[in-house]
Amino acid sequence: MAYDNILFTVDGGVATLTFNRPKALNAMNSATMAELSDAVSHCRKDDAVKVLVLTGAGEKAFVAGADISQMQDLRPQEALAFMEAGQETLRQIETLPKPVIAAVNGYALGGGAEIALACDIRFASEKAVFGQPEILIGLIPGWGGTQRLPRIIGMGRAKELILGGAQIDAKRAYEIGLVNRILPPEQLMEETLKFARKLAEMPGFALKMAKHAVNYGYDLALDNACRLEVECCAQCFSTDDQKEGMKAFLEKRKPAFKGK
Ligand code: DAK
Repeated sequence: MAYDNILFTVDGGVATLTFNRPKALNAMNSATMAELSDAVSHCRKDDAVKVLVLTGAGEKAFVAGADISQMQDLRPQEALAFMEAGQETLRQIETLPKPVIAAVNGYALGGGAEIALACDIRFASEKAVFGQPEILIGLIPGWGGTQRLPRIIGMGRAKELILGGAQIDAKRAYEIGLVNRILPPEQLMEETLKFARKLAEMPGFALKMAKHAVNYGYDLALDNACRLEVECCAQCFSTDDQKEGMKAFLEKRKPAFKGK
């Protein structure tokens, strides 16, 4: 699929997907959502992709939300289709068996914040702004915000943002655990890619199992969740990388993982 609304590159195991409609602050219309979905599917299938990084083009925005101009006249049935496409795509990101990092370079509002929430890790520029302002235009979050935000920052803080519609800066986002790191704008991509490359060198199957255990264990009762963890951990013993990792440790050398 040729892309008109995103840029997509793969380099050294790291795929970088840049939302690229800077004049509309990278607002998500259905064409962009379809391209995002296609690129994430590609990342799932392509063994050369070990880690995915999402960011926004331009200086101002990661993604300033779902495209309001496209949404304003939707009938309920069309709104449902738009919402389902978004939900499915964000679930694709969340369940991608590879780490996904959001490099939030500016506004991450509404659907933009929800895309960041579906990622495993969020790095933010000092200029980043987060919020769920849907209430201010007569909506509620439709791409998982009401569910993922409380899981990440807690129920009370999530309700404050979702019901109040306020925007918060990167410092506040860091304080409440919404972002993992804050970086000067000019260092955001460099530091994100440095971290992504580090992950790309990790044993891929173990990364996949770690993400799986955290994601799928989270909503289980502790007994069942720990059982899931044990099974995921035991499966790592079927890989060459586990053998190599332990052998290298005992031989006091750096492991050479092959992703097998
Ligand atoms: N949609 C469409 N265009 C947008 C946009 C958006 N979300 N955000 C910005 N733009 C466009 C502006 O219209 C403007 O276009 P032109 O007038 O130049 O043609 C251009 O980007 C620059 O924006 P501003 O001139 O407004 O720039 P400022 O620096 O003054 O302000 C801002 C930046 C981010 C504070 C402001 O643009 C803003 O408030 N934007 C809207 C933010 C927002 O409310 N985002 C949440 C959208 S609602 C569902 C599916 C999904 C969702 C819900 C339900 N189902 C179908 C049920 C999700 C909803 C949302 O995400």
